[in-house]
Amino acid sequence: MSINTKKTFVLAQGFPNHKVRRFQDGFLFGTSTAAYQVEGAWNEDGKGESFWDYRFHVLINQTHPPGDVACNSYHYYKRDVEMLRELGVDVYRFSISWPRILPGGFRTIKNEAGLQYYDNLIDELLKYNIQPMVTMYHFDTPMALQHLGGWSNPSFVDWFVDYARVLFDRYASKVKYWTTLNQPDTTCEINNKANYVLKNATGATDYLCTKHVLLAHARTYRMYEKKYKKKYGGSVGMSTAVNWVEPFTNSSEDVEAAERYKEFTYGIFFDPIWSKNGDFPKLVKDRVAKKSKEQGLVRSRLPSLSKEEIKLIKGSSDFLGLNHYTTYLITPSEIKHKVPSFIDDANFNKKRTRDEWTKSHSSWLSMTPEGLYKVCLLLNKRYDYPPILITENGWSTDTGLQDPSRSKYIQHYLNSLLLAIEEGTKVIGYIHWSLMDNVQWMEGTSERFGLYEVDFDSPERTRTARESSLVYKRIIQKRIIEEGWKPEK
Ligand code: PNW
Repeated sequence: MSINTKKTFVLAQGFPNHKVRRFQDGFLFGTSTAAYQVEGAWNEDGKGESFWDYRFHVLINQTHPPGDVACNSYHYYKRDVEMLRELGVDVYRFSISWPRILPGGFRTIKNEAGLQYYDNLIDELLKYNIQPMVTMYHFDTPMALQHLGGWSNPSFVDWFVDYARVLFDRYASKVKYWTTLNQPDTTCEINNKANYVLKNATGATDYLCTKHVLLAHARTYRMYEKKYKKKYGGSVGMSTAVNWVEPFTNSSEDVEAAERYKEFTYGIFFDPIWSKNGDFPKLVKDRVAKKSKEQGLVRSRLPSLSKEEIKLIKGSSDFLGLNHYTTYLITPSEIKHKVPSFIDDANFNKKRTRDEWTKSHSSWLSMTPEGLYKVCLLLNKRYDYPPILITENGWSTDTGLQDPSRSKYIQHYLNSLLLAIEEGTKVIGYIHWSLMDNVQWMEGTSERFGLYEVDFDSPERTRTARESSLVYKRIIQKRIIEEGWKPEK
């Protein structure tokens, strides 16, 4: 039977030939979390304030925001590792809280208790043969640096590299997988209404941030390459959000809007690193330059990259970290946005979905597994088969231990990934978001992404396995997907 589904990937057709297809030896299975979303202990043992602490306490003025305690992993990390052992994963992706280690942001004052916490977590993982994978930055900028403009300040690049060096010096002998940043598009707020950074000049600070993120990432990569790689042999990448997009209709307006979406949200980060010539995509450069001129500016709001910068950034990743969740249908923007702004430049609206798509507990997330296959093929074509690591992929539900929709999501997305592998995609591994329910930023704890449920009313934040954790465990054990497999009651 032919299993070539290049053009005809239809979910309803099920799992062609699934019994003979398995994940290759050495393929890494894992789960993912992030510091602010799970650690809690927001002001304990010398930790500094992060932007997210400030955001909830000061900007929103909440008395006990959920992130103050979150899953209390700062105190219960051993339970987290126990769950990882139950699942049988190869790797655990977690992030380090910059202000827990450098309370004021700069490397002048180090917080030994914070450094020790991550040593303890890493050692506990290694004790059970689980590879730690560290995300250096998952949105929680030290507030001291946010007050100085955060990512829009060019000096932030130096500050980040200084911080990265503290991490390498301390942990490089034990940690082999590193990502510099999680989701630069979210960090720079170019593709997200959630306002992750404080900002006052739309259409300018977001592009400054974009450039600085790329420089911080590339300089960190080069530092590892030069000083640590020979000795420790690890790999360094970045995690970028790439959802699949399709034009809502085949009208030229929708088709062009979908193109703009791709260039402005992932091309802008991938081209400089992965394309042959480096630099930002032409469409983005041209459009922002044209609009800037129309707006009476003497130079483009998109900063240029010098020859040296292009060279520095090009090739600065050992793997392409992919956070993939869903598919969006794109039209041009239907409302008039502030001018200038990223969204006015990019001009798309991404919130449309089809009625027949299964919906999650998050407004932006529906079940469209073929999107993962299509994203892989697009990246193969555009960047000549880069090594891909799925650093996030996950599904939200309400509370409750029975979560058939999550089991189905995992099975179908992994099946889609297997099909992409058959087409030649190089995939290093798959890391599920998330190990357990956690703080979904502005949504608090209302959207549950966990393989384990967390009881946010109990002091120890009791974790209980959901049904889907057994489905995932079985896949990890067998290295194949058995459609519809369910644990016995
Ligand atoms: C990720 N989208 O963000 C983050 O990395 C996690 O911290 C977060 O908990 C997880 O998704 C689930 O929400 C995303 O619009 C933000 O497609 C936006 C999108 C996807 C992921």
